[in-house]
Amino acid sequence: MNINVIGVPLFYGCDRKGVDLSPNKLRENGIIKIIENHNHNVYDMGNIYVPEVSEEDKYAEHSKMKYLKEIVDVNKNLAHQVYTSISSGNFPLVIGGDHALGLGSLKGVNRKYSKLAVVWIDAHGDINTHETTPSGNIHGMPLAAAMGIGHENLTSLYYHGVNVDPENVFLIAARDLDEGETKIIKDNKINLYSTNNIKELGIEAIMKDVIDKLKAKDIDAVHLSFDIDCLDSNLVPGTGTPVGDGINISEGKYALKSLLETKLVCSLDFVELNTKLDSSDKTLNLCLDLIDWISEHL
Ligand code: EXY
Ligand code: MN
Ligand code: MN
Ligand code: MN
Repeated sequence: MNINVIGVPLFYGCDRKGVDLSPNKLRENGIIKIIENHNHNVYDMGNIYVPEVSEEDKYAEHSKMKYLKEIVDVNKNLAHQVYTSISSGNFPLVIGGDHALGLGSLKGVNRKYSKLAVVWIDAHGDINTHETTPSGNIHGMPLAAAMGIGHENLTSLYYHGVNVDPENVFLIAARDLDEGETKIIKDNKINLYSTNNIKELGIEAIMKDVIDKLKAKDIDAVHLSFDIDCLDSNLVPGTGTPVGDGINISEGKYALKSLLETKLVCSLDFVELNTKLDSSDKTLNLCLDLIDWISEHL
């Protein structure tokens, strides 16, 4: 497969330095070769330009959403990179950086595929709006915006066609949801599979349910967004918003493999590695292994 690696060295969505270094850190540790070893042609498209910011920029555009202008600019460019990558028959592998990049990925894919399903593997919902966010961090908002829910500057970014249908959104491994997110999930009938559900029923049964539902839908493609904090906090000390009681590595790998084997997945985000938080490189090495696993099953 032709894979376009797109780096997004962004930390403004989580307001915590270090996650922005990961695209280059993963390159320095051989991810291009790792992907090529699975008979893929890899085109490294470099990093999306991220403008410098100062403290004064934090709330310049909006009183609650941090670095709104810069995040919108980065995601507009990312959306176009993702759109052109898919339009030329390639598979965009978007490497973060924080999960605010999910907005650009989703908008870029959605411009190509109007009937799009989204599988969001994450400890969090990332489905807040500027009115429900407890932090003002935009990495907690991309999924709401992709469904047309929330602030105009995010919902109207790049693509103005049919938004993602909430009933085509699947949240997997969620276990840290804010009150506002729980209401949005319930009101919009979003498919939620918490870690409790996974522990109760087993990852195999959960993924069977997700994939049966995806196959039964009238969709063109699936965007898969993988946040490493879906894994238990003990496994990923190198991430900015770790949460206990997470899924283990084999459950995470099973979820990735079963989704990729459907051949419905057209694009993938890999986000929230922050090596500054883990001097042991344990999280970095786990991410290299996960990217190898993803490449094996693409
Ligand atoms: N829900 C919390 C907030 O909106 O601030 C925490 C969000 C964490 C988001 C990380 C990327 O998954
Ligand atoms: Mn292979
Ligand atoms: Mn996330
Ligand atoms: Mn998360």
